[in-house]
Amino acid sequence: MEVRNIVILTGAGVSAESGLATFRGPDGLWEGHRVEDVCTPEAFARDPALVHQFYDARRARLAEVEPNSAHHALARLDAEWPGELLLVTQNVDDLHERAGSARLIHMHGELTSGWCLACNNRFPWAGEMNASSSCPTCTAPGMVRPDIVWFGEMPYAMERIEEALQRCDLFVSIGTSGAVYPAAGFVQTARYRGARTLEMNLEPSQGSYFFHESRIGRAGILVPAWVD
Ligand code: BV8
Repeated sequence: MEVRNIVILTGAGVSAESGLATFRGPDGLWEGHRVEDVCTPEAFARDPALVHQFYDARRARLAEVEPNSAHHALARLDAEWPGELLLVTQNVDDLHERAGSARLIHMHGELTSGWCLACNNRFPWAGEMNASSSCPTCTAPGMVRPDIVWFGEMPYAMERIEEALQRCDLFVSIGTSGAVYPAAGFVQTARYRGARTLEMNLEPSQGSYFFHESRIGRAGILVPAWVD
């Protein structure tokens, strides 16, 4: 089958070799907290300082890391691929765009973005965020939250993602455990549509069964080998 339209899904495993922790690693905990307990609107309502601390630490870490060879290979593909290509990332780091990927969607939000609950605007955010942070648009203090999709919240750009999945000939999943929906269901949508499906991951994921092909190994090795 000729491949014209590609959808690529990435997860925390793509950023692991840049030094960013994955979610469900050996302990799957962050400072003793289960990620699922910190990434929810309820957690934010209950203890905003804890949730701000979780994201402040990760936002600060961004300044210390660089894109790796997997990010750069995907950016090369984005620049050179003549057909449709959409990179959907579950990651909230900015390593794909820093490597040069342009046809990119952050379905779970971004560490470098803030969201004002008073005026509903979103805006670039660097540095710490806390209960006294003011919105740069409406100047309301204490109404800014991380622009992150938490459990129970609707991921961004789902219509655009579904359209791309319906049109794709090739679906590639890289560095994700397949633990979180709706992202974990994308492979089934693509396969049902007749697309070829390829997974690259350090270990079999929860969705490996649905892929025509699974390549086991490090993204930093497998992705450039696939792209180039
Ligand atoms: C929604 C915030 C509906 C951002 C995150 C039961 C069944 C089905 C669904 C559900 C269910 N119960 C609840 C749900 C829904 C829920 C869900 O899926 N829960 C799971 C736990 C069952 N999903 C949601 O709530 C989603 N929203 O469904 O909304 C709705 C409808 C209408 C109206 C309103 C709402 C929202 C999901 C988003 C949650 N936010 N995080 C952040 O803080 O970062 S999820 C979190 O997990 C991250 O975003 C992360 O991206 C995501 C997935 O994790 P991975 O990226 O896969 O990372 P992980 O550590 O798990 O795995 C890394 C992999 O890499 C590993 O396999 C490892 O082997 C590999 N690896 C490591 N190193 C390397 C490597 N691979 C290659 N090379 C390496 N070097």
